[in-house]
Amino acid sequence: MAQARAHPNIALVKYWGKAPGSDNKPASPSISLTIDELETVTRVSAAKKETIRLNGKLVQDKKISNFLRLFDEAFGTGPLNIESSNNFPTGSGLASSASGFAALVTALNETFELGLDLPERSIWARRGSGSAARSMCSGIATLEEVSGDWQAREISAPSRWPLSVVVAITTEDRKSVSSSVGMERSRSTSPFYKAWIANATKEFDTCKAAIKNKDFQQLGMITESSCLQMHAVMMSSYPALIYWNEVTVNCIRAVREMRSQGLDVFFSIDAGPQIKAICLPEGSSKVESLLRNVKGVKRTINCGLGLGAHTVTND
Ligand code: 2P0
Repeated sequence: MAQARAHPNIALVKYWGKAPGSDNKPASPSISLTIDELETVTRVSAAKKETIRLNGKLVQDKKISNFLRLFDEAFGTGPLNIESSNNFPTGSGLASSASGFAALVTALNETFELGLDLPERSIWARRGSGSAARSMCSGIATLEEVSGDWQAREISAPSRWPLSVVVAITTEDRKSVSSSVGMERSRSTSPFYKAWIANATKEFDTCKAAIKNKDFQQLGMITESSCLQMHAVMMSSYPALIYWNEVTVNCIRAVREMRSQGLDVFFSIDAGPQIKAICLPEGSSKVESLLRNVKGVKRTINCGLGLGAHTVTND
């Protein structure tokens, strides 16, 4: 039996679209921040029959079961008992599948003493959920093609360039269209999809340069652009994928207003209605108090950069 902890990550250059074929490879590279405060803790143990508990409830989860079947085929791990808990809303655009699969792979590696290294663990996490590969890494990570496979790499440790992410929760409801279904819908129906994938690859290089130079303004420009392009692709899919609500729009306006008042801050939004405001640590309390006062915001969480998935001692 083993237990592991992983944090969600927020993409700066987004992943929204898969390469043709199986194995869950992305169609374009991405970059993200692993955040602290939000976390998934997952325990794995051998069992007579597979059981999956999410936040204390017994569930049937096809995505997890399919992944466990693949893992069993590769390593002969047999039926397992999985218990996973999140300290934040599940399935509502806060990357719970990223932290979930990162924690699961880390706990599996430990339980069966497989000795998988970080690139291998990230490839396995990606097979579960594309974004999960990046939650294997601390600080800032890429998901890119390396030696013929898609794996995550840490490109900036939390201490090298500390950044803050203020999460504004606008609703705790689950999203109605999963990311996998949404990506396929965008690929097959959005007239902007091809341009989006081509441009993501260019923005990936520009974003990496901004991180190398610790250029906050450039990072902000690329991040908001990647986020809005992705949502334009989502909205131009058929049926349209509109993950925002009215509070999301209020928060976008608030962040732009903060910027016009001289605060260094930019926003990002994933496949859900929550806002993530990325800022420098010295400005994060101010950003948090301003976002908390935006009409409709339920609560805020002030995060720093977090550690990659790691094992934890059993209680
Ligand atoms: C990202 N998202 O780069 C983008 C931005 C959501 C919006 O990766 O199908 O749950 O399991 O590979 O990783 C969410 O998609 O999708 C995601 P699958 P995943 O963070």
